[in-house]
Amino acid sequence: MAHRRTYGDRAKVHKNPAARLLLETIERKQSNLAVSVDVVSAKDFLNIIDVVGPFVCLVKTHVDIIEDFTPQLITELQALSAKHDFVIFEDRKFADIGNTVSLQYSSGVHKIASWSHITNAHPVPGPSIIAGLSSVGLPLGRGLLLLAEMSTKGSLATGLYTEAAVEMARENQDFVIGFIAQRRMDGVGKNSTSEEDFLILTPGVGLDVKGDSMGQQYRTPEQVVLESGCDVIIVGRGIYGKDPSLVDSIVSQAKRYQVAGWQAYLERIKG
Ligand code: BMP
Repeated sequence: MAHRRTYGDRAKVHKNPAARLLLETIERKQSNLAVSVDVVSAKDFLNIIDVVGPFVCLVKTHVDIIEDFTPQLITELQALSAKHDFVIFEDRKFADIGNTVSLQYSSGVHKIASWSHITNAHPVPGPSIIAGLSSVGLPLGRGLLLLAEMSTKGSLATGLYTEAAVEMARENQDFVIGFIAQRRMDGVGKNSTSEEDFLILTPGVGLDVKGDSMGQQYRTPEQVVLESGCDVIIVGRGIYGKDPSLVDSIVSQAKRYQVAGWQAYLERIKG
């Protein structure tokens, strides 16, 4: 079972380069914390990333919310990724036919495939969405996460939908490296094997509040990593709150989540 093994051991055998990079980065930095930088100005975006960079394995972006986006922002993001040693995940949530997603992934203003190590997709269109995205991402060494579950109240991604998402991933393990989900997917669906190693990246993580006014639901790093066996905790507002200029508070929250996530992992691999 992958969740009993160390991140470093899993990195040594994973076949996808983006998954290997993420697992190696987690091990090297002793951090399974990802920060989701959901702000609308380029200045705040880069400031937050520079401040949290030392404490995270991965930065998750929504570049389409940035009002003053220019290609230069990507150059600066890549420089910060090199400076602080973190993986980049554009949370694009593709959800269209193969041909359309291949264009959305490669082209347009954002050219996501050219800079984002990892991206994600809703499984709702069926396996053709993986075919479309992998035609662009696989030659570049990228990895894809499927949204098998969501953190929101009333999510429809449950039961047979989740199982079908996992089976779709099993058929495409060269490119699909794991899931956005709330728990491990080992044993879900009919064709589970002991060799598979899907990374589970989990949003909806917070230490101080249980949710927001728009359906978000939070669980603690201990619940997510230790009890549910997930690999990476994704934290947004819990780290930078409402004021991206409060550097001291961002640093202390990032450290707090990094420690909580890592402790939960150490407990988990103890068995
Ligand atoms: P926050 O920690 O501030 O609630 O942010 C959570 C982030 O994770 C958001 O960027 C959101 O788009 C994303 N997310 C989520 O909250 N739940 C999901 O099921 C999937 C997501 O990508």
